[in-house]
Amino acid sequence: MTIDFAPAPGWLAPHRRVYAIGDIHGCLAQLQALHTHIRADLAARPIAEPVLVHIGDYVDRGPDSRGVVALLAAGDPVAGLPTINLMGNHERTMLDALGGAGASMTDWMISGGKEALASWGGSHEAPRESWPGFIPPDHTAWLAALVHQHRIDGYVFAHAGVRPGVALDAQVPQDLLTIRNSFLYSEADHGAVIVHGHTPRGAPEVRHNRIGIDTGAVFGGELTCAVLEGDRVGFLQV
Ligand SMILES: [Mn+2]
Repeated sequence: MTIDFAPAPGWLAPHRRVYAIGDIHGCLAQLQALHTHIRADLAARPIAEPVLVHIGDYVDRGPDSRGVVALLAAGDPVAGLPTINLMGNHERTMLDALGGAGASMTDWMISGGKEALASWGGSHEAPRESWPGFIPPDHTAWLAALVHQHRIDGYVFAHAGVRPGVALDAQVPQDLLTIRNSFLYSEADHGAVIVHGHTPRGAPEVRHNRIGIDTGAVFGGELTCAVLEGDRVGFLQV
């Protein structure tokens, strides 16, 4: 798969390349296909310090949340490629629901949690206190350990975006996981170019202060991987 590169709003050191994958939502087959394209790109164009970033929202709505979590929690999904896994708002809601928060249980069920629970062999019709028992402890632990943001050179990776006017090291999880319009329509310089998902669009968005990579795979769109290197950006999509 040929990557068409264009000028990027941010920068990476010359020996680095970042592959950043958007919202997956249980679309395991598309994720595996993207990993295969990344493997091929690395073989064709080796680089000293490649990094793989998953932008969050692994679970809910799609057919195989369990398969996606199992693949990523096992580590090293692309052999030898260091991987950063961010938390999405759907992981936060799932964890809160499994922790017994009643409002979150309802939120989870109406935001695709029924399909997620079913992928682990559970049912939303089973007593709510039984739900945590369907999820293997190593999956729950992996979800709970996900990070909210990660910086590499001129880029910050965060699931939804950042709150304009707030320093990057002072951002709160609620904004990093859920912010939409006040971030998406901001012209502010955030101190880094923000690479984010969360708000699906028909195509990747490259703006002067952000790169949006949620192309709605679970809604019939493509799963997108931004390829960042030097001062340019390209995309792999399946
Ligand atoms: Mn999201």
